[in-house]
Amino acid sequence: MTRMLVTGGAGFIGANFVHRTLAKRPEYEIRVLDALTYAGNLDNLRAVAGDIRFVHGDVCDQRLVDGLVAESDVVVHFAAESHVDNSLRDPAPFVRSNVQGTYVLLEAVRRHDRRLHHISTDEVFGDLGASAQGGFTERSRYDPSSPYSATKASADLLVRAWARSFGVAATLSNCANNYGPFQHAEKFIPRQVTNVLLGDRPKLYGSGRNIREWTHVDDHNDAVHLILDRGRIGEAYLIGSGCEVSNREVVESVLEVLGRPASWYETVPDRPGHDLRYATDSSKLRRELGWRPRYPDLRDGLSSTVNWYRENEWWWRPSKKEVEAGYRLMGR
Ligand code: NAD
Ligand code: TDX
Repeated sequence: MTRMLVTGGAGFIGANFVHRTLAKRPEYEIRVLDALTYAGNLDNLRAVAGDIRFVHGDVCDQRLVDGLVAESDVVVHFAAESHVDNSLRDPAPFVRSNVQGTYVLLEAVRRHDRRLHHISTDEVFGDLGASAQGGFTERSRYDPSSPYSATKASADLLVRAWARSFGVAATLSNCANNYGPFQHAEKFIPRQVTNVLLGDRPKLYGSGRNIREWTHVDDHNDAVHLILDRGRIGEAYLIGSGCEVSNREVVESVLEVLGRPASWYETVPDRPGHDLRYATDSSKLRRELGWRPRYPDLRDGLSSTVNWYRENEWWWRPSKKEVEAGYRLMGR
């Protein structure tokens, strides 16, 4: 029996991780700690509510975190403020949850000598030029552009330092852009899918030439399981499908899946500081741990994701109005 604490388990990737872990490892005893911010949603865990223990609380709450870590064998840390556009509007919760929250967790893990896996992003490396050869590697220089990525970079550095100086049994992973069910309507693919489902055009920032490496959430979470099982302590692993697509092409694919003309979108003012391109070199993960994406191409997972939003309007509809009101304030 392994007792696992999942922080941020009511959010997009964390909830998918809980579902996947229970399906693949029914012997695990899972506790979820989540503050249920605007991005956390208990409906994401509804199907497994009887199989987990849910704790409504903040990862910055030292006493609460200490107790939960003490009664766990392994901690997987997803909890974070995760949206770049929000961090441009108000960075404060990002510094608190992402930096302070990771610090509180690290101290608890250190006190109780527990195994930690920290979830991070390829955005900590800043952006790659459109023509740069290869992608980021585990040795690439940290060069974050947004308040979001700066706080994720800070958290990563804390994890690395706690592993090296205090011998904390931690690993970390930096994954490329995820997509799949339960992703909040504020994010790129869900925003465009739900727009089209409501009869509105997708909104493309700036030129639409920015490139992201789209990785299915199940592929991300399978990599996390491999790292938990066989990753080397103190090491970082990059995770990415290898499928680089421009934002314009993503929008065109969404329109195709939903039966609209490829040009049925509008452009809106660009995001300040908008990173041009992210791409990972995930050969370390593939070579050392044998990871292979089940969805090497965005098109492999896009239509089932679009269908999920089509079939689960009850899930995204309540947040959609507020999301779009926020974008209107930003002029996007
Ligand atoms: P999300 O915003 O959907 O979910 C985040 C969850 O964390 C929510 O349930 C929220 O309630 C919870 N949370 C936030 N602050 C908290 C706090 N102080 N205490 C407890 N819970 C708190 O985010 P996501 O897309 O699922 O991302 C999860 C993790 O993966 C983040 O660390 C993010 O940086 C990382 N990541 C995301 C992507 C992506 O494409 N979405 C890619 C790579 C890495
Ligand atoms: O309406 C939009 N139009 C648009 O063109 C939105 C919401 C986004 N975009 C662009 C901006 C990005 O180039 O699409 C791309 C993807 O945007 P987001 O979904 O906001 O993702 P990104 O900024 O790339 O960050 C994501 O991937 C890395 C996650 O939100 C992070 O949590 C993760 O770390």
